[in-house]
Amino acid sequence: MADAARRHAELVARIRDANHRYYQLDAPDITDAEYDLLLRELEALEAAHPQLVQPNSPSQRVGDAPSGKFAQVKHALPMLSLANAFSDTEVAEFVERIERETGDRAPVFSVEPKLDGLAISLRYEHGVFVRGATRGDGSTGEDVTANLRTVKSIPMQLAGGLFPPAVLEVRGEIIMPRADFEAYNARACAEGRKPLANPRNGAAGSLRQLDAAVTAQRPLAFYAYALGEVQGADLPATHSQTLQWLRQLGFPVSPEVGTAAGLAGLLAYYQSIGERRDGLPYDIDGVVYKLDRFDRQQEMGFVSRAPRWAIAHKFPAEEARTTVEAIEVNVGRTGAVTPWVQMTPVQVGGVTVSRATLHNADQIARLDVRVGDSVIIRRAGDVIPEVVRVVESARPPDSVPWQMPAHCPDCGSAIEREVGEVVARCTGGLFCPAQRVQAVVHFASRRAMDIEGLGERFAQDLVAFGLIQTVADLYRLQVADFLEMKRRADARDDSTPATVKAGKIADKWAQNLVAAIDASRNTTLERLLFALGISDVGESTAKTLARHFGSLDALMAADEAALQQVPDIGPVVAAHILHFFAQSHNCEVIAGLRAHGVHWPEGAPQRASDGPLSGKTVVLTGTLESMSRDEAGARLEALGARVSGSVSKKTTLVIAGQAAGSKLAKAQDLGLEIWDEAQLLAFLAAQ
Ligand code: 5U1
Repeated sequence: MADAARRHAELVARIRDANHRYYQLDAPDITDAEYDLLLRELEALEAAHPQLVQPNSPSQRVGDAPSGKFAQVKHALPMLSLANAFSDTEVAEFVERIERETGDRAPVFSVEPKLDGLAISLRYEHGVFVRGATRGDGSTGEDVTANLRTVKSIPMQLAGGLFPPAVLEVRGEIIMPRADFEAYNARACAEGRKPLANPRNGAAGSLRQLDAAVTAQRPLAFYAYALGEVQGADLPATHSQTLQWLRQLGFPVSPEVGTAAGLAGLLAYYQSIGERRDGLPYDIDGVVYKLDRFDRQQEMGFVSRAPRWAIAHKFPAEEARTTVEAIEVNVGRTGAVTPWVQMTPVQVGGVTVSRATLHNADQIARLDVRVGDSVIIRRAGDVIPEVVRVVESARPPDSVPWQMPAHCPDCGSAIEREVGEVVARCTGGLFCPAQRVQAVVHFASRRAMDIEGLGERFAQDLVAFGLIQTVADLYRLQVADFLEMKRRADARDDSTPATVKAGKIADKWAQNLVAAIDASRNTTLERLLFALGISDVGESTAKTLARHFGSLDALMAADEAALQQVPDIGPVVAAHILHFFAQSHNCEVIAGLRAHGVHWPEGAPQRASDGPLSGKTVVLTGTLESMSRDEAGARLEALGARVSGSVSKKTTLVIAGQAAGSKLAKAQDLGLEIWDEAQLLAFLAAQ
């Protein structure tokens, strides 16, 4: 018992400190998963020793007391938290409990994504927004009304009807959409300001600004998911109907919400959202299941912190804590030098990782990551993990700040950083093997020349053993060259993949590679332009250039004025294109490709067509409910439009779906024509 009491005191202190750091300092030092574990241990200990429970134990409270920066608001009804399930078994137990206690053998649930933001409560009196507050400790939050007034998706007045409820409290999540978070950070980096650590911190930090003008600059959005106090309204009988009603009143509700029956329905929803997670416009950390019928919810009731009729089914943790063992740099195909950290291997989101990117030297300086530091890393989907922050309290006393090396680790050339540039570059050009390797990897990649099987490992060996100097040399390679490469690689490090070792298998592997290279000879102009790796010419610009000029020779002959005629090509990209074709070695590579039989159809320039949208540049932003953005883009292109990824003065029309952020704001600033999804559908239907 003495041990239990000691451990209980330790856990309470640790969780209180974590709450303080998370809710008030916006600087957590443990991951969400570590926090969940501590809380679970505390709850288990209190279940085994009920005499240890105190009213102020973190197990009895939702978050932390208000910080004192803002006026306090007592919530009319407490803002609850959700119990968590980390496995299918825990969800099964939740469903069984509900079936047993309500007698309903096939209960229906409202199913929703669990947005990773900041919970707030909005109060409307007679249809007018009067106050907004954070959750705080669940019973008292902070008055952030002025800041919430700057969030465009929060209605200031309820829609629908002459007789709004006397009181309506709507609860939901303030988030920063991912695309807006990235755009914000790109701008912050370019302007030398501190970037936001992640969208959740961005949302929380933005909302708790003392100056509402600062919040107004931040791209925040709101999604509703529950009610608080209601007076003077007849409520529907279920939660899902309530969400529908909230939509009619003008509140954004995630398009991903739905209903599902029984355990199988819940798990299918979990899987389906998990698969679509990376494509959603916002970060989520799980899904929420809520018993749909309000009368059944009442039967189930509450425990101290959370309703017994709802549960959050969490995705595996995406953040983890580990130690930096070394900081290295990587040289990309344009010479950009990117630092990365070698870490003690750690499990994140079900995968073991030992490397994380640091983007650039500014980022490393801002985070002040040092060898020996404890760091929190985050992995989202298939993206390379990144360092989110350093746990400064755990820094070794003898650590020293990291510095960018003066010379390229691959070729020894000087590493330089031009004034005003964020990126440091190796000055070795194609003399640098790292740049040559990356140029080959990019050239062979699926969306460029699509040479299956030619990844980084073989590109490195081809360059290292002098079998190729440029990408044009790939087309000279024969089966014997690949077998020779394999033999030398085996002799060097004995690490060629096992499938490639035996004689016959090696022959087949080499034949396949030669066949893949051969197949890539037959390509398109847009693929070739993308594959050449001209700075700032991504897939979409390559496509625009191919259409506009029709042939490679016409593009190569274009001067700056002709290039700037192309929609979306400004002086910087035009200069990159001119510079690329002005270099004789690039022209030699192109001549080499042609000489080796690489060919593509060339046609007349497509600068105008007869479609109703010809000559118009359209930007799609936000999430469309009825189709993907790619599909909408293809349909608009079929009608003659040029679909662009960025809003500028040259944009004719912006189509804004759900949760559209900075692009929509820019379009509004520029006074451009903006359509919602309904207008788009009406237009497409009329064609
Ligand atoms: N989608 C969703 N997130 N979320 C969070 N629903 C939801 N419900 C919550 C919380 C805290 O609480 C309910 C119990 C009202």
